Amino acid sequence: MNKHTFAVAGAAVLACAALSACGSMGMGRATATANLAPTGAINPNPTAGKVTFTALDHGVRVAGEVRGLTAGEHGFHIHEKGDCGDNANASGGHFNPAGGTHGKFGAAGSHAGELPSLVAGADGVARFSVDVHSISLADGAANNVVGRALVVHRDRDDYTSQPAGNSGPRIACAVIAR
Ligand SMILES: [Cu+2]
Ligand SMILES: [Zn+2]
Repeated sequence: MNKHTFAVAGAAVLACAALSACGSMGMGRATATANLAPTGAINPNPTAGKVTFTALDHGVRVAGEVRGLTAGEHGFHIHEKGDCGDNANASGGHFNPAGGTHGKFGAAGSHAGELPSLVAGADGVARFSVDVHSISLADGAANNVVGRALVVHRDRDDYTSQPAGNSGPRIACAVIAR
């Protein structure tokens, strides 16, 4: 380590101690990724994407891009089981460690696994970055999403129908992995 890198590292450690916020400063903060692959639920199916999960002091930032979509809204959720088999039906229902009911992202009492719906433009691409306070990346936490599935649906989520918003077939799926 040369003098310069030592000075930079030292400054980061001091700032970290001063703010008690090392987790938000890029030092040891947890991350995970989900590489969305098309299922056989529709044919042809060009849906694919990449999503990153970054631990915040409270919650997780979920950001990325999904392409190959039809224009408009598509249901988007974290599902309970990390299994994309059987056209992602093996991923089970929405991640729901607190015993909620299906609803809109951020609504009181909704599933922890609700995410804002994807909105694709005419180019078929949806880009997003959202801070999700209902989930974590912490080992042993009841709301840890590592090892669970991220699922894109063909249709829009009505945020009302139980148990999953009537958003149709599961067209892309990934297991969230470190
Ligand atoms: Cu879903
Ligand atoms: Zn739900």
